[in-house]
Amino acid sequence: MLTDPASGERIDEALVLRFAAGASATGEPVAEFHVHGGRAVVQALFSALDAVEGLRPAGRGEFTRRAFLSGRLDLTEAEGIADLVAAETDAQRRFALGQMSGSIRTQYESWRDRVVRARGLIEAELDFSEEEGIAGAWSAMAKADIQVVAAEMRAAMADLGRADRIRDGAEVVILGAVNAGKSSLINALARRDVAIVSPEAGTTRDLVEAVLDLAGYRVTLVDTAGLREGAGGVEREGIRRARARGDGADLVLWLADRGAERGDGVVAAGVPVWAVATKADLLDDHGRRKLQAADHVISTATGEGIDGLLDALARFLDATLRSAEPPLVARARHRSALAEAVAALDKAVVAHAPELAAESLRVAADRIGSVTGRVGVEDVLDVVFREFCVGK
Ligand SMILES: Nc1nc2c(ncn2[C@@H]2O[C@H](COP(=O)(O)OP(=O)(O)OP(=O)(O)O)[C@@H](O)[C@H]2O)c(=O)[nH]1
Ligand SMILES: [Mg+2]
Repeated sequence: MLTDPASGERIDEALVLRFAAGASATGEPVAEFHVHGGRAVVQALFSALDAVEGLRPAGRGEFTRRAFLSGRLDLTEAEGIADLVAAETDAQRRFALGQMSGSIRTQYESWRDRVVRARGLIEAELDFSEEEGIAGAWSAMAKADIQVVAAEMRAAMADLGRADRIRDGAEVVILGAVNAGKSSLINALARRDVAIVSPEAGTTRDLVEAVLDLAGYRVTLVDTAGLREGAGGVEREGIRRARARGDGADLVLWLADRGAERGDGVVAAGVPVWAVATKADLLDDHGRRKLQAADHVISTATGEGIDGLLDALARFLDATLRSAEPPLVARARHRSALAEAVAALDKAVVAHAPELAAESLRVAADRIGSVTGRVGVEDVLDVVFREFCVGK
């Protein structure tokens, strides 16, 4: 039974868990109150606790921050916790869990160790050449290893979009001529009325978005203004936005009313485009035979081809985003630290004097260390813990 120490009034029957120092997530002694969740109960408990001297409510992410400060986890693991709390899809959950259990930390620590070791070699050589009076050409071994580390980091950076797409979602943009059936398709895929459908050409003028969970991946579908020549004013702006969005898409669905076109040249090179023939219910056999080149033939009126399209989208996402390796660049913070570290490593490789090489390696090791929070943490702490909610 919990009672208010000041008034002696009963608050609730509760479960109270005590963690001794070292046994809690933060490493500190902790008491947890598990109460019946009613607002009045929580309110009464809070006011009783408020009256206890030295107690105050925790700030955002304060528990995780304390766990970090006591060395229980590194910054990338803390970021993994923030991601796990925010995870909505299976892919986000898997990614966050990997990060939380140290997939990123292990790699960055290994890179840092190798850079520190190379620097050690160079410094040893420096001491040695001073004693011996030989001008040191610095260790070929250290140089080779630095180049390997730099190459591994570059490869990790090339993968940088994957983490963003797992977290923020991949983008699939629906493009096509007016009345092709774009808004009908987004409604069919999202299974709700997201966009207005009408026989009027040029119905959609702005971008309309729907977020889906497809095979565990978060996907943003974007319906757009139909492309046509001679559109004026608002519609022209809508078309400009449609094309711009298509340029940045992970995939474009190019819809054509009973046609198999691919909208050649409409979106930036490199963006995959699927040709989707719409309104199949209006086709006879002869008409269907002309659509051999289409990737998908659909009808939102009968539902034909919609499940097939969803399956294909799920396979596409899986092929693009799933890999045995977890992404190593999970955030902009990691990206910029890696870029600086690679630049410093490159500088070390071409340095003529061993002293200069050693200094560049020190910079590189610091930048790598900043990702896990080994080095220069003060300035990044607020950035990392700002995204937490209270109670974590
Ligand atoms: N028979 C049939 N009609 C369809 C199908 N899909 C869409 N339509 C009709 O085609 C017309 C245009 O559909 P929308 O989905 O508004 O087309 P849109 O591409 O979004 O058009 P804009 O926004 O004007 O560019 C509407 O009258 C729809 O009812 C279909 O699969 N079969
Ligand atoms: Mg439309």
